[in-house]
Amino acid sequence: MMILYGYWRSTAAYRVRIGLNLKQLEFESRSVHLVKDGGQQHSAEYRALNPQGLVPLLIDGDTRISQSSAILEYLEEKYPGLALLPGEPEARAAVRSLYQSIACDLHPLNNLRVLQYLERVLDVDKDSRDTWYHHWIHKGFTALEKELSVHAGEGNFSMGESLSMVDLFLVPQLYNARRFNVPLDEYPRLTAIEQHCLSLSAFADARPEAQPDAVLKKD
Ligand SMILES: N[C@@H](CCC(=O)N[C@@H](CS)C(=O)NCC(=O)O)C(=O)O
Repeated sequence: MMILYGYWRSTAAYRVRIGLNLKQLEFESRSVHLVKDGGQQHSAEYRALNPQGLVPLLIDGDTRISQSSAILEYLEEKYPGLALLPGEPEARAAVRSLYQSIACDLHPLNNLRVLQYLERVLDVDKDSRDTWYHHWIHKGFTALEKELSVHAGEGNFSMGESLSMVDLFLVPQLYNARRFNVPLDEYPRLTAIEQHCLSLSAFADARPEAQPDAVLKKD
């Protein structure tokens, strides 16, 4: 069985959980607590597995893959079943362009280690840190809202009628934005796609709150 090193609230691990569920691949989740003990991703034990010190990490037999995009592209090539990419090169390029706008341009600027560096090394206060966070979310989401309004048409998914890798990156990023109280009223297309995706069990089962290592506040 495959092993996925992740963390319940990790946006990048959430993408991979959705992909594994959609392809109906069984996996064992191993939790790497990103905060406890100064962050278990920095432990010698985990660094030996993934020198990048980030989750997710997938182990499939003798194959070890870091980076959620690489993992999902690997699953797509190795395990047919439900397709995460369309068949034609032009449509594939459109999907990759959109999911990479989240994976490469938006998410890295708001990652835990970047926010920690702002606060701990550059002495940025919480309000300024949140301004930084919201700025990059809005920049990314504004472009996506425009682009998906064209691609999605009347369909329920980012690219229209068919689910694609864009949905796997969009839904976790919206979860992440909510955690930081980003208002999402300006993105009706994005939130409608999210709502539809979360009605599917592959997405719902991958939600952070549904993970065994989730720590949920009880009111
Ligand atoms: N580009 C990477 C990003 C991975 C990443 O940033 N993971 C975060 C959690 S979402 C992490 O491990 N953060 C730990 C840290 O910043 O120290 C991917 O797509 O896998």
